[in-house]
Amino acid sequence: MAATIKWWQQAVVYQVYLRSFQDTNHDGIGDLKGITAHLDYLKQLGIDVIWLNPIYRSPNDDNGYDISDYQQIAADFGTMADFDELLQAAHDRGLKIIMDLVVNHTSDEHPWFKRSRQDRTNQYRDFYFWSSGNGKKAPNNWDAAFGGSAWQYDEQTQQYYLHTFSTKQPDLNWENPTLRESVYTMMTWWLNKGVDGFRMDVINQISKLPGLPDGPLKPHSQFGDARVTNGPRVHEFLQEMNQEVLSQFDIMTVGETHGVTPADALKYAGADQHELDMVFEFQHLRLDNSQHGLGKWSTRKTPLVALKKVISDWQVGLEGRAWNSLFWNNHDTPRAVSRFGDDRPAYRVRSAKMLATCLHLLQGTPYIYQGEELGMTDAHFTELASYRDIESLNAYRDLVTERQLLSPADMMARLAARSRDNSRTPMQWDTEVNAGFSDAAPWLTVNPNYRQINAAAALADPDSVWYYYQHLIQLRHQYPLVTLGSLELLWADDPQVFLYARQWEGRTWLVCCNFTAETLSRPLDQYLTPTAKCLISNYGEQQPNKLRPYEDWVYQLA
Ligand code: TEU
Ligand code: CA
Repeated sequence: MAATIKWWQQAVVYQVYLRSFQDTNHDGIGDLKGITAHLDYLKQLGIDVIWLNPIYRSPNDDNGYDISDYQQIAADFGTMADFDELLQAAHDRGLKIIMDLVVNHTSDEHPWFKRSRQDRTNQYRDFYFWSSGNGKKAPNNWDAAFGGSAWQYDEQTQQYYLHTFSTKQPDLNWENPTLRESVYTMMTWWLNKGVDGFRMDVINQISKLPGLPDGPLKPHSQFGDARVTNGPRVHEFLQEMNQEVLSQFDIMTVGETHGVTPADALKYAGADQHELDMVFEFQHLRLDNSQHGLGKWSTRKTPLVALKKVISDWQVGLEGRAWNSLFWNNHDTPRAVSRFGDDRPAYRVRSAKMLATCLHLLQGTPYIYQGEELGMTDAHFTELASYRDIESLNAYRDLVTERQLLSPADMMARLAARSRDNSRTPMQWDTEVNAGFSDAAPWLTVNPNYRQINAAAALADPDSVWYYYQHLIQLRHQYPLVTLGSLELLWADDPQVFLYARQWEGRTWLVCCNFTAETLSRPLDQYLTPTAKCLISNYGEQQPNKLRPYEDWVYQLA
């Protein structure tokens, strides 16, 4: 790793899904003033950077990922003055803020698209992808991530437009240099306001294959794959973005890049590539996918051996050449403790701490998703009417109502396990009405376990998940080994224990995590010599050669 550590290499990022964080104006929707009100909570936790999901004007077809004005704050969330106040208050506390950059697509209510669809010859026409298709047939067989064809026929000019997400999210045509310049101008405007970087939404999808050819048919589907990732010009575009914008500021960038490998990441986030600082890869979040072509709609558990291999491949694959992002969950996934740990009351706290240890002692920049520091759990909704997410509702309609591939009960179990709404239930602050999130009806149901799981209880309990996260963050800030050390995976084939070593300048840390509810016997005394020093653990004294349910510990061996 380069001699000088970049600030974002020692940083811990906290993701705020604003809509569900804190309501301050009694409309049941989180807002910018709600974040400002909790900056001291975040500072006390020890995080360095806040990643804000989109806060821009939007019709909310996809909860803000359909932007109709990149330089206006969504009315639901407050005003630009509220944002300026938040940014200043964060900076006053030494906290940074990165924004969510969504430039693979806009809303169909964006002025660019409204002009583009007016006629076939205006200057905005090829800000987007338009095609006559083949009569009634769409121009190609791509499907949209939220169901149906990726092409929508538009009567006004009698052509189809491409939307790889919802019909209200038309894809931007990055082949058009004027479009690219318009994006760079907008980015520069936010950076000149003082924001500290960007998380870039599906950024490896901005370069489409020339001619937009059919994709290979997907199982159970008449569609081919629209997720054209890592297209032919993606690196050219990102290097241009870096040269025109990013390189002129001391900022942090992370690209959301579904479908990349460690080798791809060396291009997107290589220290010498002049593109991005790091990427979100999702290989570790696909290991529990359906094995019958239903993608994420599955109730399977993640096999630990496969998980360890993916994580180790990324750690070793990027070491010294690029930088990892580290995360168990975000606003698109189930919650970590329910998916990878055990959210039954007897095991929730221990397994939440164990997952935190496993992730935060790896090399890379860790991302904490709001509520993860409390051990918040999935929603466990039992009624379809409880769901709000377009992806979940469209999937139910597609797989149950339209194609009868799944029974209602089966799909409800899969929604409960994988819906994005699991991570979007309101932040649980205290035992007041609606968990202190809002005194109005929240836009999404509050998890009823807020009476036991909430920030106020956590701050009052020295043994809470919250203080455990605070301790892990302190270790990262205090010991360069966490940032700079190499990683060696041990016991790679052990299906129950995740054991790895971190080494740096002759110092070795051993990280041990029991991923099961069982008490295990393992020959650990070979490592835990009398001079070994325990740095953190989720139980008290270790028992020789024993690992209790979800037990974790970190020892400094030398
Ligand atoms: O997500 C990209 C994406 O592919 C997701 O739709 C993901 O595949 C899915 O949620 C897995 O269940 C980004 C944003 O994070 C997501 O919230 C947006 O819906 C999407 O892009 C479109 O902007
Ligand atoms: Ca509000």
